[in-house]
Amino acid sequence: MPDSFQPQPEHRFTFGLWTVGNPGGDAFGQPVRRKLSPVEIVHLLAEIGAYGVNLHDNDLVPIDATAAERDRIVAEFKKALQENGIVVPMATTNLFSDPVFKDGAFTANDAAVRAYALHKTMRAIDLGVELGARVYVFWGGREGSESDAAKNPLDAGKRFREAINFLCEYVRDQRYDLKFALEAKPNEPRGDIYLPTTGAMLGFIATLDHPDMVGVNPEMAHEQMAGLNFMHAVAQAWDAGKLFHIDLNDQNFCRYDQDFRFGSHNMKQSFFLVKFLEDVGYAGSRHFDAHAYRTEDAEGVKDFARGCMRTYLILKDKAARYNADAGIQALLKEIHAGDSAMAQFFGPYSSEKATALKAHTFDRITLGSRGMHYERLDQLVFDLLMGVR
Ligand code: GCO
Ligand code: MN
Ligand code: MN
Repeated sequence: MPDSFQPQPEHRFTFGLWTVGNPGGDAFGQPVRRKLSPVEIVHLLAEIGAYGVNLHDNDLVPIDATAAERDRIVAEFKKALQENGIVVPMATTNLFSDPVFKDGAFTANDAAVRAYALHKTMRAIDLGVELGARVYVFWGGREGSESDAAKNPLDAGKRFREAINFLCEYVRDQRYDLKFALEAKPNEPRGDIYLPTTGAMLGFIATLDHPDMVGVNPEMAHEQMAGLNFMHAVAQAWDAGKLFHIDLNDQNFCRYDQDFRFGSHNMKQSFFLVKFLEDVGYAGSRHFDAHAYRTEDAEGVKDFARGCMRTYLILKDKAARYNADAGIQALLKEIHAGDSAMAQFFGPYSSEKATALKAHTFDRITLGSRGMHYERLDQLVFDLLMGVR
């Protein structure tokens, strides 16, 4: 019996070819699942009710494919997309797997590698646009170092800036309708990756030639690897008008890159994230950049992918309940009860306002002794999430 948590196209749920296609190999062990072809993945995504598929250039076209092979592969893929009603909202470049990128791509010390990275990315942008992508992600997994003797972070920053500026000009030159989204990660696969957090990316974007074309693609697990509150990073990106895309997954804090099913580990953080996205009306893709546990077979991969979407929809329902919950809303009202008396002191500056504020007498002792009821509020959230409310 289908319940109300069935994915629909309007939910904008997407998966990367590399996510449901992940065969389960890790640094210590072999793959445990058969590698699915891109066409098989499109069928799988249609079967489970996803909206779209994202890809790196080489998830679809091997790095050494001839022009004729490329065209044949792309034509087959497009046919599968059309037949299955699956779209490609986002594309990106693999600038990390091939040995040529062992010292990074846009920040590599070897100028020929930096030039090759631009060459490869322009071709990959062409491919993404051909498939209909409107967002192009830059995740610089190898843009970092193990030893600061090897690379100067100022040089690296300058090189990265020049590369993004060059590629923005390329997109404008081609008249592509495409925005860039920069994805931060603190480490893995490099010892340290430059611009390690979403906040760092936001600061960097302001230094670009076309900052309007460039936003961020925050990833939940990446901020959690650094022990940060993901929703806060997303809120800052939203406030800056820069939330162009989002990578949803989960993991234990301060661990290796775990890429768990969305909501599988930090239920409460996932809830507040979904509530944030739904409350502000984020209209972009909800991209699950995660993969099934290594213990799973082909059926388990579907369980994983269905679980990501189902969890999102359950948390979306909980967010609506939170907003409609009389007890929670009454408590919030009580918390903000004194706000109207203070409204006169906020908003745009005026010297009259400053004078009045300086002259105002505050009952500091009473203010400091007020209980905020956050314990009660947070327990209500817990009760709501556990389904006892
Ligand atoms: C990772 C990253 C990648 C990127 C992807 C798209 O930790 O491996 O999250 O999955 O999101 O390369 O740019
Ligand atoms: Mn990741
Ligand atoms: Mn990611």
